[in-house]
Amino acid sequence: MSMQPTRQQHHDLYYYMKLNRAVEDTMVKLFRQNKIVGGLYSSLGQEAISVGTAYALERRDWMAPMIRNIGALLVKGVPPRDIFTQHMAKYTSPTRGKDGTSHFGDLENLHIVSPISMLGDLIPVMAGVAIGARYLGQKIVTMTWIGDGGSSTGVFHEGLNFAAVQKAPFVLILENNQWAYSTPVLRQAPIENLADRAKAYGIDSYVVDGNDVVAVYATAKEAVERARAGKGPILIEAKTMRMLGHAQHDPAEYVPKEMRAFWESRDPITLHEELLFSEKLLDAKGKQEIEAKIEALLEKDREFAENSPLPPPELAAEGVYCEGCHKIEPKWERPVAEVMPPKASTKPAWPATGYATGHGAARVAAQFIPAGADASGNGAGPLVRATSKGAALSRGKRKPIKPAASRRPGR
Ligand SMILES: Cc1ncc(C[n+]2csc(CCOP(=O)(O)OP(=O)(O)O)c2C)c(N)n1
Ligand SMILES: [Mg+2]
Repeated sequence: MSMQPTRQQHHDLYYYMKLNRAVEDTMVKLFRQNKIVGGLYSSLGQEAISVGTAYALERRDWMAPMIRNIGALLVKGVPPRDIFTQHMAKYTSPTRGKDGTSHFGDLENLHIVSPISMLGDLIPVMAGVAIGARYLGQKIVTMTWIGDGGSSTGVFHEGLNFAAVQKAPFVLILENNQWAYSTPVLRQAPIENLADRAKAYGIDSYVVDGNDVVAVYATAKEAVERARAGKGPILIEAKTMRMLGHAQHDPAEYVPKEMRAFWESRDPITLHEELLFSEKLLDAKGKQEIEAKIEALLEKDREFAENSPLPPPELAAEGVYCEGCHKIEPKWERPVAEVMPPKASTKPAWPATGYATGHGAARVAAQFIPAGADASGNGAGPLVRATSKGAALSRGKRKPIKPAASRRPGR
């Protein structure tokens, strides 16, 4: 299967990146007018990652965005008006004005899990959504995003290990934007590629240019299809740059000017636009049409948000505790009998296999097998426990072992 986008897909990728940037530009203006209630974060320069990765998902798939993934929300089908009303804490927002940033989701239709502010916590959650859906017979993939800083949290590692051992159909996008607040990435982890963290969990990973939307999309598409085929989770590190401060309050004076200039020359929207023009997939007229469409949509949605009321005061006391507010029913996509006794495949205990060879046991076993013993360990005495396979594997590599008090003499 070719992962290269069609003409329509190229246009979509371009449209959503431009929409992502325009939505955030509009919110910066609203913020300066004091109309945004909470903090305002920016994904300037990172649009290709949110857009290219979410575009690789199908409608049935699930995702959980973080604060810099407004592009992913747009691709999944969230209208800009929801993003505006949410940030302005309006009564018309998805959370009815109870939140001033991006803590909202849509479990029912768009399959979006709300962001969790504690960095990394979405990883085990989305691994859980993936294995839950697999149990129900759904052929879905789940995706979430994490930063370079977030990849140092304990739950990143716990979650990825859990996903790996469960072979969850889960794709994790690591947005390496070089900074976590004012901490540069080399102070975060002493490794060149954060994707290498996948090795510790025995899963595959990719490193991709996060400012090249086509590369991001092609990589994500391949990862999503591999995860869907049951090959387990995949980590994608997308290298990019956070072009503004951590949030609106941060002028980011700690970022070297040359560094910013380097990445400015690699703006993801400009790069894709150049490609579209040079490949004759877009011309000046087409570009103008896209820009006009975005402008009209955002004007309408911004006006809707600005004209929406704030929530009534009584709302503060409502919906604090769930009193039957949501009814989530499992959506079985296979016969329930398949997972119930007597058909259930789950055994009461996991059989321990490969204990003599797995996890390097062969090497350990080799040290305990005296040279006089045969391949099956016969003649080695009661201390030796090696299967014939284990012993055979270790043959030839065996070294004479010095007698030690706690060990049987080798010779
Ligand atoms: C577990 C946890 N620790 C600390 C924070 C506070 N915090 C919020 S964002 C952030 C920096 C994150 O950097 P990075 O993961 O690189 O993401 P970026 O902001 O660059 O997108 C920190 C420390 C948090 N939200 N959760
Ligand atoms: Mg970062």
